[in-house]
Amino acid sequence: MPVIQHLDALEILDSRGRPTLQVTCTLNSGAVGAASVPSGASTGRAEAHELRDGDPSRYRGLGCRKAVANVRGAIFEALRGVDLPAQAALDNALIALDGHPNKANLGANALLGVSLAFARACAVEAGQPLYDYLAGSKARTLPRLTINLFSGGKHAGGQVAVQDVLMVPLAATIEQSLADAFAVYQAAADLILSKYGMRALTADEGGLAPNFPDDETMLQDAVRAIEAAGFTPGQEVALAVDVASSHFYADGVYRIGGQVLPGDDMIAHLLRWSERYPLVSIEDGLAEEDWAHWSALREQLPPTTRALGDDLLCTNPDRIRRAIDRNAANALLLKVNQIGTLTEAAASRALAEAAGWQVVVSARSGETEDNWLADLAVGWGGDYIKVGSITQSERLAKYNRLLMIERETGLPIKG
Ligand code: 2PG
Ligand code: MG
Repeated sequence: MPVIQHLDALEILDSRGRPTLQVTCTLNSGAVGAASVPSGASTGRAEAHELRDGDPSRYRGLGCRKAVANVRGAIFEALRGVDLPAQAALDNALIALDGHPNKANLGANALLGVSLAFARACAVEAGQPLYDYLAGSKARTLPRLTINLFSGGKHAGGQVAVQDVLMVPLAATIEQSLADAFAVYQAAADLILSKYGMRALTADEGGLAPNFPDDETMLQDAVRAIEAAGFTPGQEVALAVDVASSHFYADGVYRIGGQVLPGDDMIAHLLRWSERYPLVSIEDGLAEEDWAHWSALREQLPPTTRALGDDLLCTNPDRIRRAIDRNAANALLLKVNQIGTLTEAAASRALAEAAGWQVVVSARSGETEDNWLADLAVGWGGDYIKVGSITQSERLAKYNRLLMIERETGLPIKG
């Protein structure tokens, strides 16, 4: 039975150069696992608390020394030598130790680092790849890729309201999906150079971020790039969009592209997009507290376009239950650091699956070179994985891990 012999933590830097944590867990058997914690920029209000030092003279208050000290101190002292028969035993002990509904005492970042490092160590102890350990048996499928192509919103300085336009290669393998994504990305970079007369700046997740005149142009340019790469939109490469609309919603209206839209008009706007573009999902098409309009959108979207909840749900079982009851969404964006432990995230996933929803396992805009997300998406049978662009090593660590898992297992892409 796994027993923690040692826990250590180190403040490291993420892909934005901001501090985060890497936690190392050593079990009595000698098995060791380490894992790093990601961090969002366009966060939902219901997310678990990310503990930052708040000292403005160091990393503008973003330091993680307190979270590091909590792992090395309070958490290690409480867990050392305790029998932990399963991941849930560890995670429930962490939740109890923190004692705050939002994990504001020890910090969700500290808890998640321990939760993930323990899982890695247990997989080592069991002699299993992490994806099989997380599956609880044998992983059965690989997730389909959704890859950031164009960025706006909080990931790109807000030149347009919409946060992400993603390409969704429909190829049969991860290997071919990445090759197709490369072709579209390069075609998009060429298009932007000729159309906007500039080398596009890249955003937080490596997406191209030129000065689009308006949001819909992002989608039009994405379709043009797919065609320029020699593919048929919707046949070989589809699209997805993360509208992240909580971030331009206030006083009951959406301010997008110079327009001020009440909820019903915002829905009409999104429905037009779902008719014109091959969208497999619309993420956060509406704001996180605009529940009534979410239900109306979900009802009116065609079955081929999922209403995907990120800020709406925050990987939180209570919010997911509410969304199921109100028929407000039919896909979950799953980010484990929104809730803080693997066990709670697993409960969120189970709820979503039982309701017939799809699950999109997602990275954060602030990532590290750790690749556990790929194993998680495979182990938990995610329908899709959302990692960001196919540039920047913190993103490629996950794609490259998927390539390795594909070769190791020969598993098919789900669906
Ligand atoms: C999102 C994520 C990833 P962030 O909104 O879906 O793209 O962004 O990590 O900034 O919340
Ligand atoms: Mg999102």
